[in-house]
Amino acid sequence: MQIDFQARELTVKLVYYGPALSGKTTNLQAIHKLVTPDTAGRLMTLETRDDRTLFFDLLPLTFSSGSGIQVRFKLFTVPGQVIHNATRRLVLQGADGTAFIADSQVAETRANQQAFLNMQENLRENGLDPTSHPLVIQFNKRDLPGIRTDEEIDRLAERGSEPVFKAVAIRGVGVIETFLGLTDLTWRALEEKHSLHEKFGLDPDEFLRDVRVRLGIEGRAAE
Ligand SMILES: Nc1nc2c(ncn2[C@@H]2O[C@H](COP(=O)(O)OP(=O)(O)OP(=O)(O)O)[C@@H](O)[C@H]2O)c(=O)[nH]1
Ligand SMILES: [Mg+2]
Repeated sequence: MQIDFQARELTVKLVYYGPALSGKTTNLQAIHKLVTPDTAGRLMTLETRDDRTLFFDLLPLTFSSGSGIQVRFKLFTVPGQVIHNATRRLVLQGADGTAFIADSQVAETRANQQAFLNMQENLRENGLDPTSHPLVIQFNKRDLPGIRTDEEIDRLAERGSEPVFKAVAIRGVGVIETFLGLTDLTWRALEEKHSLHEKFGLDPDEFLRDVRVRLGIEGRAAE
């Protein structure tokens, strides 16, 4: 996290990690579409042929709190293709939280596992502890045939400590829930580390409620 006391601005870095073609870029595109223009900035996608991310994507989101602090979230994706490991490591540097986007197709199980191990290794390489780093997992592409069953995913979720979300990112399903889950975990970890409530008057519960309202979740729940 970057703290700029003079500008009263906090910048939080969130990284979408996972195997090639799991839907990381699609998650950012869906968030960009779903949030209002006063919250989302321009989505920078650096794509190559065949939808493959070559370097990274970046989506900035800005929330201003009641206490006059600007909180900026920078959402990054890594390129999933195996050959781009140096870039993945670089993008993961200084991450405050990570969403691991897994592909639900049974045929992709091994690719998911490899990418997960690769993420843990790159966290360590960047001096981040994989056992305490805020992490959520999304099983994407729930609309496809040949996917791991709901029961299987629920069992995996019970075994692990990370929150698990199911999604169809191309339709925007589960995308905001994943983002909010990640924001929640990350913010609480940052509060513990930096005492944001005490230093900036940013009450974690109030701030996270603000974020939900800005993303239309509170409104939707009341429908
Ligand atoms: N059927 C289906 N296709 C999806 C879903 N999410 C993404 N896709 C498709 O999967 C392909 C890859 O999606 P991307 O978002 O580019 O994947 P990525 O994880 O960014 O891939 P890399 O940049 O190579 O790491 C695209 O054709 C998407 O339209 C989904 O929920 N269901
Ligand atoms: Mg991509």
